Amino acid sequence: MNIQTPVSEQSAPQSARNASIRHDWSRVEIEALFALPFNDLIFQAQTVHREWFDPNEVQKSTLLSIKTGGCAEDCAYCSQSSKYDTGLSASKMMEVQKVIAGARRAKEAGSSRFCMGAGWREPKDRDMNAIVAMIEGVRALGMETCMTLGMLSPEQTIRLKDAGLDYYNHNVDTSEEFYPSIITTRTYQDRIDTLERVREAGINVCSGGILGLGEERSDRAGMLMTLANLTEHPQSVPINMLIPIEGTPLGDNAQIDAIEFVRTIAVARIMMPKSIVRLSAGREWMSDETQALCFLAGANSIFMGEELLTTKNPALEKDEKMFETLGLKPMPAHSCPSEV
Ligand code: SAM
Ligand code: DTB
Ligand code: SF4
Repeated sequence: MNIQTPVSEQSAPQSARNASIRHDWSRVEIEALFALPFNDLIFQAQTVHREWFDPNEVQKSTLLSIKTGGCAEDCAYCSQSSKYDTGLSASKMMEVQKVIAGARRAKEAGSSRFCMGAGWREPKDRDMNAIVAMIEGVRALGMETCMTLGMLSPEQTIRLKDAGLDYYNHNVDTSEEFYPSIITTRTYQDRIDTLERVREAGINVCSGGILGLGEERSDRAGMLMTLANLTEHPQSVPINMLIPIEGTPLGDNAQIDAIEFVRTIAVARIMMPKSIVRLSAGREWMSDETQALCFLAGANSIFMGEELLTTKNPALEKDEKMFETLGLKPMPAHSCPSEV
């Protein structure tokens, strides 16, 4: 294939391209990808990227915390866990109209997906009417809708689907082996069960993890193995860099090496060719050069807007300037090749 050819004009038949979608990755194979010389790894990732995506398009999502803090889980990285004194005060769920107003502002600023997050172990049934109204209201604006509310029951999953939810975010966060060092109040299998429920309901899955938790490279490989060996690859794969939060057990963690971060993005791109890979939390602490390397390695989504859930994200003008410098353009809504 001519790697200069825009994706729309490529001639490789769909069946040949689909043959590259695998669900049988072994840890040894993944670790071998991680160990490639950097230039070889990036070339391979960029080549795969161009098979499925316009290399100059980056999807823009906006996050809103619709219910902050007071969470019953003990995720060692999280500002919202009630187990740690992080100085964050818990708030009530936001009013529906305020959420929709936030989505409208995000759309005006150029975002195509609105992701609503709650500091919950799982939603309560009494909250579901408001959640449904938020999904319907945001959808009516023509944006992709995403929710991240913790574990879901089968009935709650169906209600989200019926409301028209496009994506559900639920991260595996790390490898199965390292997971119990980070979270003890739920199991890895609990996470996988919710992901399966979401997929079976016909909602697009958004699942990824965090780097810099104190994990080894083999855990990063293990996390990607879990994601790529799911029945279907998650349509979105967020890769977060740990934002150390004072008061949590990981508050003093050192930042992960930037090249190792880029390598992980590249391996994710190679293993899950049709998925949107999001350069997620941590951009506020990354240089433009590191972010450019992430895009070169196949990342094609970011969170835009000055706040994530409880932490900082780059200013809109700074991101606009970076897009201009790199010649990037926003990806239109619903253009992910694996979206259901
Ligand atoms: N409570 C729900 C859950 O855990 O699924 C939804 C919200 S939770 C904050 C969403 C994700 O944000 C987590 O799974 C984790 O990957 C990411 N996250 C939370 N705190 C973070 C931090 N300090 N640094 C980087 N990523 C973080
Ligand atoms: C994801 O993978 N990252 C987002 C989103 N999914 C919900 C959350 C990042 C949170 C960063 C820490 C904070 O702002 O509290
Ligand atoms: Fe709660 Fe989610 Fe934070 Fe874990 S990551 S403590 S489940 S809000």
